[in-house]
Order: sequence, then structure tokens, then C-alpha cells
Amino acid sequence: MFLPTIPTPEEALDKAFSRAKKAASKTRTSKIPRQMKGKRVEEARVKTSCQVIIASFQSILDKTPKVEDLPMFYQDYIDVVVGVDELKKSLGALNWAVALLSKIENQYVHKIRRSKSENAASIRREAFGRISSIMNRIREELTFLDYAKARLRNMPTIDFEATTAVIAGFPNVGKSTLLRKLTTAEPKVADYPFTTTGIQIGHLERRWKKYQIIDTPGLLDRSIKDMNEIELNAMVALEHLADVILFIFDVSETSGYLMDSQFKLLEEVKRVFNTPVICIFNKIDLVDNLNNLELYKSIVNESLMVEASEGKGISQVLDKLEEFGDVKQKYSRADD
Ligand SMILES: Nc1nc2c(ncn2[C@@H]2O[C@H](COP(=O)(O)OP(=O)(O)OP(=O)(O)O)[C@@H](O)[C@H]2O)c(=O)[nH]1
Ligand SMILES: [Mg+2]
Repeated sequence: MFLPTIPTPEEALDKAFSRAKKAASKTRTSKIPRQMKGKRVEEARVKTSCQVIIASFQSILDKTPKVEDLPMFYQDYIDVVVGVDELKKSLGALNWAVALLSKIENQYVHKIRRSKSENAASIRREAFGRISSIMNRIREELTFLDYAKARLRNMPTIDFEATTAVIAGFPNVGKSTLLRKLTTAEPKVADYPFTTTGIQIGHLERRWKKYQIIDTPGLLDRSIKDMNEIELNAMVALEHLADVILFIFDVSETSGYLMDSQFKLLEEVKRVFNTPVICIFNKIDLVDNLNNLELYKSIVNESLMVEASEGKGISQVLDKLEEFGDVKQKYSRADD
């Protein structure tokens, strides 16, 4: 998500007051009676400084997309990464400041007009004092918006049309290897602050249909009971996205996880995600006892045998994905 540049209170005030000074000097050179000039100058300074800040905040508000208009995944993503309530509260503070500044502008312009020339400067100073104190009141919110801008700068680019598979499975079972083999190009690895290590999205096209495969290191590779609230929310966000989950087993157990615990993790993932799961038995080249493979296969409904490192079994995975792609297309047409 793109958020515009957020000023600090000092930056906002500097800009406002220096523009006000310029506006005042223009007034000074204009052809109006000398005794009027003092008041006109102070009026211009108050007006300009309020308007400069109002315009700057209004532009931030206009350029910031409304969270509730975004696809569900992005809403959840923003919530996980910075917090939706906090973001709304901070934008609300800008709105508050805009309203108050325009009130102050009117109020003090009137005051100056009605004042004696010799009092105009002190009324203007009072107005500047109030403007400064408004900026100070929203210091925290401005700091937060600047932080949110940085954290949301590279939000993952999700293709909502594409059939989306999310990869799950313990560490070292071959998730990244599979992602690379499924998607011909190097997956775009970006430092999205969604998981501790970022998420990876690989794209592929097959028979004119688009697919995206998402790996989420550090998220779906351990027991759900170990997760904190942020991680649980990240999982919810992924559920909005996933048409199918590719659950990767390391049947060789060389990654250090026994098949028993891998099946347990599968059960947890199935429980949490309301999404079809395809089981992929990987590293079959390292298995001596083929009876074991038959046993594993009998435990789950749908499974595929793969040697990801050599690209063996990959085309079957793609065929399976295509079946889900067809289902998705059928449903999305029905939605129209
Ligand atoms: N023998 C064999 N090794 C494999 C196979 N697939 C992956 N590997 C190896 O297993 C190791 C782990 O693979 P990764 O793809 O990094 O596993 P990962 O699940 O992404 O690991 P994390 O990102 O740490 O969770 C690597 O050394 C791979 O080369 C396979 O089918 N057979
Ligand atoms: Mg990996």
C-alpha cells in the first residue's frame, strides 16, 4: 500500500510558517493604505499557515486508500503488520486537526479584522501558538503514520484472479525447492513483514490460466499452539487467499521430523484452514522401504509422490493444481 509522505510536527509547522512569511511579504508590497497593511499582513500569515497544513493533511487523507475498500487479504495484512484500528485512529487525528485548523483560521482572521492595528501581531502570535499545540497533540499519530508508511511500503502484490496455493510443512522438508520447481522463474522473494522471514510468491501460467504459489517461512511450519496472536492473524489472512494448501511431507524424515508429527501438523492445518489440502510426499528418493510409502498414502485422501530436488512428480502437482483452477473458475463464473 502506498502512503504519502508524513511530516513531523516540526516539518509541518516550518513549512506553514515560512509560507506564511512569503504570503505576508507579498501583502506588504501591495498597494493598500499603510495603516491597513499591518492587519492584512497578520491576516495573511494566519490564513496561509492554516491552509498549508490543511492542504497537506487533506492530501494525505485523499491519497490513503480506505482499508475497508481493500480486498480482505490486504485488510488482514494491514491489521497484522501495523494494526487497522491504530491506522484508522491516526487518520482520524488528521481529520480532527483539519477541522480544528479551519476553525482557528476563521476565528483569528475575524479577530484580526476587528482588532486595532497595534494588536494584530499579538493575535497572530496567539493563533500560531494554537496551531503549534494542535501539531503537538497529534505528534504520536504522525509518528505512527510514518511507521505504517514504511511497514506497508512493499505489501505483497497478490493476483486475486489466479488460483492460489499456499505451502505448509515443517522446516527443511523441501517447500522452497518445490516452489522453485513449480514456478519456472525465480520466485519473487520480498521482505514482506508478514512473517519473520518474509513471504515468497511464485507465479506460473498453464493453459492460459494463472497460478500463484505462496511460501510463508516461519509460519505454517510449526505447531499452531506455539503461535502468538499476530501469527494466528497472519494465518487467517492466508486462509482468505488459499484455494488449496500444498502440505509437504519429508517421507525420509531426514529433516528431523518424524512422520508421526508431520501428520499431526497436517491435522492442525486442516483444522484451522477451511481449504482443500493436497498432500505431497517429498524426498521419496531417500526411502528404502516402499511399504512405508503405501502406508502413508492410505492415511490421506489425496497425495502425490515427489522428488522436488530433481523435479520428479512436479507435472502431477501441476495437473492437480489445474483441477483446483478449474473449480475456482467455475465458481467465480457462477458469482458473476
Ligand atoms: N534427497 C532429496 N532432497 C531434497 C528433496 N527436496 C528438497 N531436498 C533438500 O532438502 C533440503 C531442504 O529443502 P528446502 O527446499 O530448503 O526446504 P524448506 O522446507 O523450504 O525449508 P525451510 O525454508 O527451512 O523451512 C535442501 O537441502 C534440499 O536440497 C528431495 O526430493 N530429495
Ligand atoms: Mg524454505
